[in-house]
Amino acid sequence: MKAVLRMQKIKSVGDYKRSSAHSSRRTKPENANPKGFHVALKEPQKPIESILPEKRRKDAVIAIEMVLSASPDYFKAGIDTIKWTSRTKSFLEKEFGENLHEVYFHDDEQTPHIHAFIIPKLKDGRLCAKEFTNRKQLVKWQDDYAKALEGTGIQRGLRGSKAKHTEVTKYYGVIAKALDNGISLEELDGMIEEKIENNRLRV
Ligand SMILES: [Mn+2]
Repeated sequence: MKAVLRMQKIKSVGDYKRSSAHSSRRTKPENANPKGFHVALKEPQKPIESILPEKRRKDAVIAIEMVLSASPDYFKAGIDTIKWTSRTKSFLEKEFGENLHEVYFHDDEQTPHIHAFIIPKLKDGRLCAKEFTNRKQLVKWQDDYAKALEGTGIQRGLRGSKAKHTEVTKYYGVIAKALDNGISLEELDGMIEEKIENNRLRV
């Protein structure tokens, strides 16, 4: 299983808002399947403008958009999609804490993926994208992310190697319902783990 982590710098509030509107599906992108699944894993708590320091360089990087995914094969089993989503979200929360502004899961384009918007703010309130976007840091994140997924005990092939996409979409119903009922993805992941152990998973 190959972990994928890419990032892009955002330099203006306008660009940020456009990107956020696309990812949240407030505006419907043409390339997305309207019947596909997408869900907000973290909604923004405040408007972006109120988080950014008033004094900043004109060309300052105000946000980083990160796209996280895995090899397409990986997503053929629905259970693993929930696990992947939950582990990815935990990785982002651990790594970026309060700098993690909004997070969305998409399966209405090609391979399922997550968009995360991160504000590169230091503890003293200054923006410092350099500490977030240098090559060394990116490689470290990619390593850390792969590690975060490795430790999950996800076993491909055990189940779902022959799973059809329709089976995966059933799990999206479970994710949406759980989030609506205030169940976190981590809890859901734990519940699934337990059910698998007791060999009585029904979706
Ligand atoms: Mn997308």
